[in-house]
Amino acid sequence: MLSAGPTPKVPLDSWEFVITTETGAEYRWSWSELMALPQETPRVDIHCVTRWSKLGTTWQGVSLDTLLDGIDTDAAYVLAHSYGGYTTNLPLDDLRGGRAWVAHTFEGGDLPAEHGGPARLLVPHLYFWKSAKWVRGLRLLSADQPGFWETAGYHDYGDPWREQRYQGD
Ligand SMILES: Nc1nc2c(c(=O)[nH]1)N[C@H]1C(S)=C(S)[C@@H](COP(=O)(O)O)O[C@H]1N2
Ligand SMILES: [Mo]
Repeated sequence: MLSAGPTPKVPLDSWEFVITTETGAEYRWSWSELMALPQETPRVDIHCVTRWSKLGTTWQGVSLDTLLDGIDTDAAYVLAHSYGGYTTNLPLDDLRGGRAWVAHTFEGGDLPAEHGGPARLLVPHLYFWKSAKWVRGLRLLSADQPGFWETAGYHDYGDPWREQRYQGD
């Protein structure tokens, strides 16, 4: 499974990333605001649920630790949502601790649109369907809410080391 729909075209001058807390507070970044934040260059292995892995991929982006810094929340869950309508859920803690990024560069070049450009979520310690392409924002939630594939029977958490592909794995 690569893309559940057509590739959305998102011009950089109207692109934005929004974190909405469980109380409805909104934190927004334009493209230039995102690029002005501290950038990191993670080198990570990625694992697709259909059994391929790519080892040693290099990305550039902004850590979710940076984006969540200073956001007042008691939420335990996140529903990531994308331009085009895709959604996927994660525990908020999995976006912390230097393990998740909003990535805009892959192997030294702009992230191609078919791979989620201008920017995608990168959460390499979970199966790659959790790494929402064309990411547009995060909704911080008190209660877990399944996303697109999770509603279709994929595992709620998706740990590749425990091969959590489908519900019940
Ligand atoms: N917005 C969006 N993000 C998505 C998907 C999708 O269909 N839409 N598919 C997921 C799945 S199942 C996989 S395996 C990866 C594929 O990423 P790639 O196209 O860069 O290989 O994106 C994930 N993120
Ligand atoms: Mo996938």
